[in-house]
Amino acid sequence: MDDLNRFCESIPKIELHAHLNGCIRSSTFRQLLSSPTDQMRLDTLDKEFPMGDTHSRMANVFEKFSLLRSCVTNLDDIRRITHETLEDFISDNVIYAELRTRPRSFQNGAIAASSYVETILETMQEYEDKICSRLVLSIDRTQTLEQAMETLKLAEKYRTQIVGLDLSGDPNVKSFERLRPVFDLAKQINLSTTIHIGELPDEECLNENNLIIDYKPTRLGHFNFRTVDQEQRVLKEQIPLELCPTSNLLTMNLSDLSTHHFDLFYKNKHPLTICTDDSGLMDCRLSSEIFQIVQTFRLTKKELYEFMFQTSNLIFDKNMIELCQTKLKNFSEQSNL
Ligand code: 6MZ
Repeated sequence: MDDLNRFCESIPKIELHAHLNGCIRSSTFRQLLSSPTDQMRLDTLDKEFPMGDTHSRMANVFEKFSLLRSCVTNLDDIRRITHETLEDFISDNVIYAELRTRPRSFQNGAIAASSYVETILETMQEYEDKICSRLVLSIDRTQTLEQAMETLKLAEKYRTQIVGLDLSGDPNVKSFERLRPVFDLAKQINLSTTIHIGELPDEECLNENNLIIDYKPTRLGHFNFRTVDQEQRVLKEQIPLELCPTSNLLTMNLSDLSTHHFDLFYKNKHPLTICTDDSGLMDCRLSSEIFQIVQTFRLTKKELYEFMFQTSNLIFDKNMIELCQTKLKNFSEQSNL
């Protein structure tokens, strides 16, 4: 077991679904929360979390996100979060990471959203020799079409380092239909897209799944809840899935991964990637997410290597595929796989 765990730690890894602010270290989160009332609120949320059902746990996580948003108030904060996130991924042998974030302005617009994006890009650049990181811009489900359009414009402006557009945020808000024009434009300019789909178990969520599958984004996030027909369509159309074990256990209200949909899609040789989602808030690492999957579904080391190799084909920055594959091949030779 220890040997397999070590193998999961040492294999070069690819992270394709990580929300930048969700990666914040818990110690940093507490430091940034300046008021005692906010700190007490965080304590209460931490205490209440294990007791809730799926919907109340999700509400709990989203209240933490808004608390987090209120305490990240300037460019130094976001520089620090980016820096620590990259350090944490490097220490876990992540070689390529796509971080996603919703651009925001500070101080009532005095610091523009473009400065927020530039600060993250500059920090990523500083680490380029240790980890290849790329940015995906997130549109939040609550945003207006105009705000979403601004995000698309930012993505166009920094096209070399920004490799895609994401739709995320509270899954109770169904807004893909309203925001679809922005995603259509993204397709027109060949910008890759990834959309959160089927995170919660309700009828509205299932209805929205159809619209998202019709659009056919480059990748889909989660896909926890789906009809048989939706499952068949995603399989047939080979739309890659980003699976996040710890986060999925939370939204699916499961105590272990034995019934997780990884099994079904893996057996069908579907394009898949395993990711962390919010490594800080959910207290997880990519290597342990992978280890849980490998252990539950009894993958061999060789199978894990092959799995990671197919994941490299799913990265948005196609120029980096070869580099990732070379690093994986070198690892395989050294490990005598
Ligand atoms: C949907 C999520 C999420 O953008 O401020 N986010 N959206 N489902 C999830 N599953 C648990 N986890 C995180 O990162 C934090 C934001 O990412 C989205 C939420 O909108 C959250 O506020 P950024 O860097």
